[in-house]
Amino acid sequence: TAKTFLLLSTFALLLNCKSKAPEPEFLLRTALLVKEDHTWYKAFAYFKEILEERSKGRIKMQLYPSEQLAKEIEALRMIKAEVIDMTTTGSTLTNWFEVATFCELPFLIEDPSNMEQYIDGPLGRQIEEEMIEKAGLRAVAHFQRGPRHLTSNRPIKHPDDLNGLIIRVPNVPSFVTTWEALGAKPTPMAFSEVFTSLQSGTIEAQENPFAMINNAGFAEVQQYVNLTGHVVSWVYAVMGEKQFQKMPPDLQEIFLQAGKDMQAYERQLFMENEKKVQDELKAKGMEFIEVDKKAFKEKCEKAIYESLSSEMKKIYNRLKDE
Ligand code: CS2
Repeated sequence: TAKTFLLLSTFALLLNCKSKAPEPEFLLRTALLVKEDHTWYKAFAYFKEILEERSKGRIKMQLYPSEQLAKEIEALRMIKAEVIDMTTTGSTLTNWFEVATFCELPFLIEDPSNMEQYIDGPLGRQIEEEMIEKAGLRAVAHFQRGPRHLTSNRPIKHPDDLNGLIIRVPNVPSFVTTWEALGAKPTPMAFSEVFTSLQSGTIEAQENPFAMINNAGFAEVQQYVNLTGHVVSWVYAVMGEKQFQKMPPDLQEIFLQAGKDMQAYERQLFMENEKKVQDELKAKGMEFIEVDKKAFKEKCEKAIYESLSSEMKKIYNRLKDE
């Protein structure tokens, strides 16, 4: 009868839908700061691919580049509130717990090849523990970054050349301390606002690693890369801890393993990319300026140390001796 037919076809339709697109059990929304051609985005695209495949569609990811979904600070709040699930972050977490400052403390780590020793050692462990406790975030991978350099429209070879230069810094207290001590005017601002602020002249300078300078298109609005190399740092790919705890153990395992694989993948991309981006910046007309690094370091070191709590001073001294 017609009724049976209708019933059967509805059933078939339902079955069909089900086999085609199973509803994911977990939809992970990720806010990224960088654009699609940065190694962090590419790493996350890889993470998404392996995660969806290995979980057989039980986990799905959505990636939003260029702070489209949220600026870094907002993303951290939204993850905690379980509105979104993942992002990349590092020293900005100092706003939640102080030891995060060491992810990006100016003139502390000078040789990037030493970085892993900090990340995998007692410092990294403390950061990861406090990240869970105080910010509700779980580190699932860490990404290396090249040293941060200052970009500007006049060459800066020595701190004396700064002379009140208005420089954008991320929302990280130690960056404000550093650039104030050096004689500039630091202005904390979200990353996605930097390009237009440089263009309009609200700010005159910014500082970031080569890959980020290139990715954000700063060559269009900045002429010089002053090779200050003032920060050697890393960031974490993070997941909301509450969201992570809601996953069953089998998915947690897949998730953490995929995180490790993403880290190795990014590492490879980073190594291949670091030289290439410098050539690209030069090809876009940026001029690289050698600076008196020692003068920079000496002018701000004391102020940085003094801004730390007594507990952090102990860690600082321990790291210096290592
Ligand atoms: C970025 C950030 O905003 C920026 O300039 O380079 O990744 C910055 O390093 C962070 O705020 C880290 O938490």
